[in-house]
Amino acid sequence: MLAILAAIAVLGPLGWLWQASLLPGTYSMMDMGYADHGGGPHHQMSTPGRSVTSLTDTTPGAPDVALTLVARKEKVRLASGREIDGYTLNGSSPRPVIRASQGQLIEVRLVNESVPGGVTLHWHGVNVPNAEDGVAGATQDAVRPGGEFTYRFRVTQIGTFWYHSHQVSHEQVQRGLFGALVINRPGDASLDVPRLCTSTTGNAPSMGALAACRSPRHLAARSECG
Ligand SMILES: [Cu+2]
Repeated sequence: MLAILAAIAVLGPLGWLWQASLLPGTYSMMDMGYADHGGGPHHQMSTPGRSVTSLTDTTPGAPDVALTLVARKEKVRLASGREIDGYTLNGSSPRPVIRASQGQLIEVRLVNESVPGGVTLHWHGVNVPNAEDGVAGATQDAVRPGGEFTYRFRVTQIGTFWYHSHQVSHEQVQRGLFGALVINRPGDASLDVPRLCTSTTGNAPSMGALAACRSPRHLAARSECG
């Protein structure tokens, strides 16, 4: 009897906690209803809210690196020779590498020619003004077919980065909408990345894990290099 009571004493609260932790059958985004300040002190905002679209790079002057990327829905030929229904930027996937030096101003005009679900470009790991971050639904609306959006930001870091669509990413990235961005230290050629490879897994271009590859053996092991 004691053992049963002990078991109830232990399992009862656990069962209640489990039940209480379950998601309800339905819930509404509208029920949130309050500002979550994250537990810190509440400061009265002294200035009115600012739209994320106004958080841009205001540096004047002509860009050091300027290009247009045209996104299309079309066949993509894999290294195996097989063609898949995919997406391209300027007719290729991955798109050829964008190179810049630290401190330079980059301007990329993204044109959506025929990607039905809309498209954006997110600069993965690159510190950019919020309005240039390319997160559909958060920092900008997706660029619809026939539309365009210009990203403009000054690169402050050094390294090998990649960029990719941030709209329906699970499908658009896997099927080709990505490329690499290499930012070098000005005047230091020893840090240059001579070639970049894209790892491909499964039946389609994968999440685009990019790696600098310097040896012929490494090059041979990967499927897409450029
Ligand atoms: Cu990313």
